[in-house]
Amino acid sequence: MNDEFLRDLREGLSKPQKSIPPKYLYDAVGSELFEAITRTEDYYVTRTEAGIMETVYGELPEFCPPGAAIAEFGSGAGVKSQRLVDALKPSVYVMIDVAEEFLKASAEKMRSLFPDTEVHGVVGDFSGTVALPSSFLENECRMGFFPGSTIGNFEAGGAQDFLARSRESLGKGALFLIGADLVKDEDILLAAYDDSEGITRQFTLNVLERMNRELDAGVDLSKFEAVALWNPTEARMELGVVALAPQAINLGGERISIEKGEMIHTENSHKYTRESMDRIARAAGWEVERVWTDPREWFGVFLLKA
Ligand code: AVJ
Repeated sequence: MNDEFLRDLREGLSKPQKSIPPKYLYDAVGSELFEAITRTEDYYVTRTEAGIMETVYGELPEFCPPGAAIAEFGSGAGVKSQRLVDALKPSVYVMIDVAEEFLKASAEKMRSLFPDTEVHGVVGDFSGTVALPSSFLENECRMGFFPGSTIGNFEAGGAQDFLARSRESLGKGALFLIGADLVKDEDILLAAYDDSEGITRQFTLNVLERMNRELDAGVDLSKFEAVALWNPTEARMELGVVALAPQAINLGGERISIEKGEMIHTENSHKYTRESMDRIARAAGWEVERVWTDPREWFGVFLLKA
């Protein structure tokens, strides 16, 4: 893990626009901080989606009856998984996540809560194809589940590629239930990604602390500031850290210098419209079957069909 972290940092921090892959934000500390973000007043994303999902769970059996096979991408702590399995009663539930320890614990928890469901934990990220168990693939009704607007985290074009790969792995006739944050007023977005309690800033800066904890990188945290910017052309929030003074970072003996004012990009958070989701879904071999949203239309839950 450390080797991979070191390799990805060396690669990301030697590019003209320095960047760190977003998956490194989620170590144990980062995952806790993200949970804390979801409880802030300003970060509307999680609670808006949860509200819509209550309606979705009521209507989804029409498309995905009991006994189906469901695969969740990025299952995390598994809170959403519990609600989904409780509502849809699938016979097979596959949880895919990068954090192995976290995943094992969540899968164990799911098994004890739902003894009639066959629960699998698969370690993997979304940059490649994920091999799904045969009991999933053999089920007549297969559905992917990708909540939380994690789809917004990809690089430009990455979401469409991901949808095309998952169209392959889930198979012909499959369904895909995706939660995606929608384009809205800039002020609301800026507040959500720089909350007044300062938790998001801690979350972003944690990746630098992690470099010190795991790689002894010697980053001076007092010389960095977390930032969140709206990029209207790409319809995304861009998060990262900016150096307040020139810096040198030590990556396993390799020195990386950072100029004053230089930004290290840590995350994209793309925002969608019905049209933009429709466009990438089609281009990836899916049709949008249904869309659910909240009264303010801040968040969309999209049901795709292959
Ligand atoms: C977990 C990727 C959906 O983009 O809203 C929240 C991550 N980062 N605040 C998002 C995040 C800072 C979040 N996702």
